[in-house]
Amino acid sequence: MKRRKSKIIRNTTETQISLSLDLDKAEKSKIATSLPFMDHMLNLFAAHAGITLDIKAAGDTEIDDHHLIEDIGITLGKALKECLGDKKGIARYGNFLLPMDEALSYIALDLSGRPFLSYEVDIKFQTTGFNYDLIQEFFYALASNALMTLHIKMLKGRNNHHIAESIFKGFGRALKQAIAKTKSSKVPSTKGVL
Ligand SMILES: [Mn+2]
Repeated sequence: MKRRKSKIIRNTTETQISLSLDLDKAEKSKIATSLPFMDHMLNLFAAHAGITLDIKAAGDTEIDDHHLIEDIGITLGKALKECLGDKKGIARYGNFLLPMDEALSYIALDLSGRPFLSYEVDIKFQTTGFNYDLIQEFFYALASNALMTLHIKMLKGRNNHHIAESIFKGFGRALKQAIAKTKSSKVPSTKGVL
């Protein structure tokens, strides 16, 4: 299998994103999205997925963080799809139950070629600081562009930061399983195509 890496530059009137993804190298990621909370989450995700993710991003955050977070999700999804190519010789499925102190989230995914997101997360609205509602927008954009079936279910949690960490780390661990190389050189589907 050849090295699975991709670089995508995506510029719109709303956001400017440069993203490099390497699924076969687990080095320290360089993430600078201009949103420190997203940098923290994406660093956790990449470390737990065992991948290298470099992102330089900026956007119209004077409005709010919506465009930038959604567009990072779009770009990461496209890069992931490009890295996976024909999906020969990978595990395809992954799932992880991840505790972060009192928070507990379950993530299940299938690199199915079909976009789907189920997001059941009971996160409290807060009027200041990071808008946690945007995490759903991020994963919707990611699943839609990676063509991935993704279930995210929060089982327990009280603190928003902990809940978010349980989701991003759990997603990383589940993705690590799904992109893992197997001994087979075939597409992991009875259809022959994913
Ligand atoms: Mn933290």
